[in-house]
Amino acid sequence: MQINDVTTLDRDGAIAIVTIDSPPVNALSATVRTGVAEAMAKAYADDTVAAIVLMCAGRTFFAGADITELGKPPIQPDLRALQRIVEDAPKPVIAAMHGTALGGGLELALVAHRRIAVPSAKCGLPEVKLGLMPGAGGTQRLPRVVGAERALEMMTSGEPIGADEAERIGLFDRLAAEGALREDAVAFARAVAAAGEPLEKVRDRPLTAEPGLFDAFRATHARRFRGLTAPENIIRSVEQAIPLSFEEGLTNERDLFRELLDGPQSAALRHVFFAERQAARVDALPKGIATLPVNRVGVIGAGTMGGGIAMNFANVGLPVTIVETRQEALDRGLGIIRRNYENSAKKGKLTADQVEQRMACLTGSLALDDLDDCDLVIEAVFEQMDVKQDLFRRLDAVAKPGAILATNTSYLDVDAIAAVTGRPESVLGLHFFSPANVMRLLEIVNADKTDPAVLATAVALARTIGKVGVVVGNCFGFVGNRMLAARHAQAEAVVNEGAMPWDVDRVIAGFGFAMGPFAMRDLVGLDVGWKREASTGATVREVLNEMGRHGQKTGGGYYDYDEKRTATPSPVAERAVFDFSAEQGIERRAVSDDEIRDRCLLAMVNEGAKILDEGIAQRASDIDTVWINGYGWPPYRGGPMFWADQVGLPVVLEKLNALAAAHGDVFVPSPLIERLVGSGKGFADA
Ligand code: T1G
Repeated sequence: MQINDVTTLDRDGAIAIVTIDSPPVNALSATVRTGVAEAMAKAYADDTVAAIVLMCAGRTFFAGADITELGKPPIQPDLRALQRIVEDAPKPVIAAMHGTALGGGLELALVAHRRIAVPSAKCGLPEVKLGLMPGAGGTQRLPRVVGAERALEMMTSGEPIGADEAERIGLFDRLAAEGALREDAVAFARAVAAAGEPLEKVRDRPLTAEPGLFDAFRATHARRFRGLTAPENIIRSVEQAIPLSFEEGLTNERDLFRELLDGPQSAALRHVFFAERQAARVDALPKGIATLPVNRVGVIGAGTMGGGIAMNFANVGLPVTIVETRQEALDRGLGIIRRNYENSAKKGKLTADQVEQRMACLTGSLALDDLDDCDLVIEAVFEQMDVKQDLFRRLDAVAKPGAILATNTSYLDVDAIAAVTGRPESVLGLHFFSPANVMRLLEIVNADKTDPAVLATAVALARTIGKVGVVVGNCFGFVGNRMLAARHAQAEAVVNEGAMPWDVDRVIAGFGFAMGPFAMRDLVGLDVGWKREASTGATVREVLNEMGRHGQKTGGGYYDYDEKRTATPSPVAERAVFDFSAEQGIERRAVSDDEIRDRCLLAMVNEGAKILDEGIAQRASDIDTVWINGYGWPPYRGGPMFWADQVGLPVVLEKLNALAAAHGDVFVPSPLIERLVGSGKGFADA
């Protein structure tokens, strides 16, 4: 029987089966909730029904509340009302799970009387990743099932657990055979009905916690929770419920949830959730455009970048040929890859077999000709235009017709590289971020002549290798590095004018970045891209390089490092800063933290607006996605453009005008910002 568009109610003997089919993930939208409520009412009223199975069709059990509905006035029955309907059922309700039972989906399963799942199922409460907390009893029921400590770990990490683990800790009552969920759930329901046991409710179990658990938990995870508001509310929701009744605990949970839902961090993290998924939508591509087959990949260069890039494809079982110019470089590169995999195996992330399977995908070679059967070749050689152009000329002669030729350049002109080949339509940029086997961002540079099918293939491939692919236009530094250059220029300027590198790092790290720009430079190496023969002492960075201070690797750069690489502000660097200002004739002055933050971040926002206005980025949220996944912008601040909207573009415009008057044209507001302010809009509407 069809209850509504997404809900069916059918029978298997005395067992009623309520099935939801609401693609893509059976989110608990108003239509879904209404369907379940109506189906349950019919099943309750039917005396021939002994028990009810609640399950979903498609790829997963309910994957949570419908995130698009959050923050809007709830349409009844809201999730808690639906839970009461299920929890107070006059007959057993069995939740039958597959896919990922997440958030409100798991919270709904927790009010069922029994839970069964296939072995491949996962479950969890990932609300914290949205800046939220479980808002439908999860903080009250989960601890009653798995204990307070395990519940806190699950809710503050947001990470799902597998069905075996869920059964072991009592979250699932039993496992169904893979592919036989419906049959096994019906059989389980029959057995539960036949047993005629009282309908035990999770809410009736005691909620207890070891003395000192909550403060110990806070202390243990303080670093991970730094800057975040949701974890503390999750901990409080459990801690404060210990002396309360279940209903009082539920009310307290709702208040703590509402606090987060109304807060800036949840708005930012929900923005990020959808922004990352929207980035894969390329307006310039015709709908349903066919992609090209990629069954064999070539990577040129086995260094840090080339090795990391190659791992991405080996990870998904694609054969990769890695070409180097010298055997020892090739051996070293393959050795580092093996060590990376073996380290993952030591951490339990890979089995020994998987290590060998991945290594078996990798073939080393010293001959470019060995790339003649590759569908895609990616170069990761020295970042110099003539080197890359020469390579592409040779590659053009070797690669098979139709092969995609990609450059991993981080800021060079992709059109100029494509132009030296006879196949510019097959050339584009695939800008990976170091370490390329770890960083999620992939800037896909759509060059002037890149064929749409080639672009579509790159976008699909990004998803295949688990990257967040963002299509960007061809300009110096594309999106991320172009804005990074704007920030670096201001960071150096405020140091020349009166701040110290550690002041800038304190402000940027205090904003939520893992580390500031100068500490980052010390980590990467001040001498990256620096040549002694061309050095003229034109910046403090050059002066430090000329002194042999290349950062952590030489024990000192802007900071001095002890044997454990603990950083302390360097008196040598401080002296170099003072001397540099004096040589430049700059009268040093006090530079406030607010000025440091505004100059560094608003220079980025203004550059981002120009990038948007030039069409180098498709949408403002793509720029946010780039900075969150490639440059460590704190996700709970939504990205530079989202943050500017939260500050308010009128305020941003006013600050930019003031900064332009004091510090030059780099702060002259992008015309896009002026247009948006004039029309009362934000970057989200651009
Ligand atoms: N609501 C609305 N849309 C959702 C959604 C959700 N919960 N989850 C996914 N989508 C959309 C997504 O935008 C995309 O749309 C499509 O589904 C496929 O997603 C009260 C308040 C389930 C593991 O946080 O983790 O419950 O781009 O590309 O890689 O306590 O989606 O195709 O148009 O990610 O296979 C808690 C979030 C909500 C789960 C599948 N639940 N989703 O991954 O596909 S808050 C979550 C995921 C809550 C309660 C609280 C993943 C996935 P489009 P996808 P995937």
